[in-house]
Amino acid sequence: MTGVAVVLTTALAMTTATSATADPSSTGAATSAETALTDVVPAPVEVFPDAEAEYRLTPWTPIRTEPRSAEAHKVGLLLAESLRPATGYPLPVVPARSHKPSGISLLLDNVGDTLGREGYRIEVTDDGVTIRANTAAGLFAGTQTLRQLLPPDIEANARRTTAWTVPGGTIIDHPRFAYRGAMLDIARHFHTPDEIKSYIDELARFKINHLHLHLTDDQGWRIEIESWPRLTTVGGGPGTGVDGVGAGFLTKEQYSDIVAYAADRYITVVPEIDMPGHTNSALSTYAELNCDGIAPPPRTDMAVGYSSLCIGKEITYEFVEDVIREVSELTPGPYLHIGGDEAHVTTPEDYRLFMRRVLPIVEKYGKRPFGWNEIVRAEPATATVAQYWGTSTDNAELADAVARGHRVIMSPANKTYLDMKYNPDTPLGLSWAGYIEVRDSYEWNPGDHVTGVGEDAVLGVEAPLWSETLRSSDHIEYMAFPRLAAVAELAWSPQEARDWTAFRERLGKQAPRWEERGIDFYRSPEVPWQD
Ligand code: NGO
Repeated sequence: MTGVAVVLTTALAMTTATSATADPSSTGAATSAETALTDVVPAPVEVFPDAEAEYRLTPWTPIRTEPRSAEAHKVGLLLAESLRPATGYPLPVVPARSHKPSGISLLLDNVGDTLGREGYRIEVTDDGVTIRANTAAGLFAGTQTLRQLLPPDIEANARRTTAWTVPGGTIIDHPRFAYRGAMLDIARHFHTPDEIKSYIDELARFKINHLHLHLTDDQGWRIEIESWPRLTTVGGGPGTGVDGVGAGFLTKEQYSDIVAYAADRYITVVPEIDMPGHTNSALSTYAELNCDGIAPPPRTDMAVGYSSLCIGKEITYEFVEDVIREVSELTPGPYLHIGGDEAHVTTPEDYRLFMRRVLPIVEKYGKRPFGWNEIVRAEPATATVAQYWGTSTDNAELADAVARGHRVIMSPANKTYLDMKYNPDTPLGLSWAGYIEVRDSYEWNPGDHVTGVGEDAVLGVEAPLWSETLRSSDHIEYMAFPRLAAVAELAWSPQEARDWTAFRERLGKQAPRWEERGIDFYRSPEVPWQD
């Protein structure tokens, strides 16, 4: 490990695990709830605490879900799974017989247009916790809030005798942006399916609903393509990745399994095949993709902007179509990202020609194209989503694209890039876009950050995590947390509900939860971390 602090399960965790049969609600030995209704990250739209009420889970608490809804039942099962280890309670998931709340109820109800598809309403009384939503996605978001309302001990993976108290009151909540994303680069260093799933677990807690996987780059190709098999056996094989230590790839089966795992948590996978630049891995594997027919050597350094598919050769488009077809077939989500960044050795004319041939291929396979913001130079159809990664608050090209009708994902590198160091002493990461402390990642407004790109043009916010320097889950966690929680709040919470002073307090209360789960987060001096 590169000097990053490893967070160990606290001694407290050991001392509180006592008799396996003791019920805290009857012994009175339990500690009281340390959590307030106002502690949730991302901040909910409206919170009405009721100091008179609180609900305490017991060994007899059921999780009642909307009758005849398989989806609501599935959300109930996931909730039960997350609460059983620490409570040791059975928490059976049963159909709700009436809408009279007792225990934990997850009900599909008409809660109004304002709450939309992902909003929810949660009411906590002495009798129970009732979550109501228009859809199961809303119920899932509500269950993530409920997990944060329980004491931090709920994160333990073995039984505790804590009083499992939920503070009383009502929360009414819905997201600001439809797209709330995180990107993981598995090309520079491969990250295993288990590591990706762990990241998905953490994203879901903060109501992130898209995982963008950067699957290919100069240093490696990480997704199996049957019609071009050497892409992974060679391009993802031994010796690939930065410094030659990032080998590995996802088989189609593994990729599909990740997509399904994410979908169960209401997260849509957005696959990225970067082109025409960032393609050295493919070019060095298949000589025929090069204009001169000669394969360049594989690269394991961190340089960017030196590779390009051969724009004038027909085989380029056969290759691109095969890849897009196979990846689209595996991807139920609506988006396919085709990169388009840093094509420094492709002429502007060639870039345009290339994109104008490739964008219709994406659409042919039923996907909505995504690209890094350079893609607007090809003047694509307005359905193409531009992901802004610049560091400036002025970008005429992007503003023009918005005026033509494009939607934008905001990922300004100096605010949302989780691979940027926190400060000069951060042992991991890069610093080309500057140092990004937690406050820097929090204090900006995606709805007016770039001139000419207003709230309505913003589809959402995404925090990319590039992995040139990251080899393990510990590394991912140290760079992502706590900044990912800050970006998640930007994407979910209304601008008026956001305030750094309040956020740092709420964020500080995440510390015991992360510690309990062994998340190796950065203890920023800007945040009052709770023990
Ligand atoms: C840039 C570059 C990536 C790097 C990353 C590192 C974009 C869109 N292209 O972002 O290839 O990995 O910076 O921070």
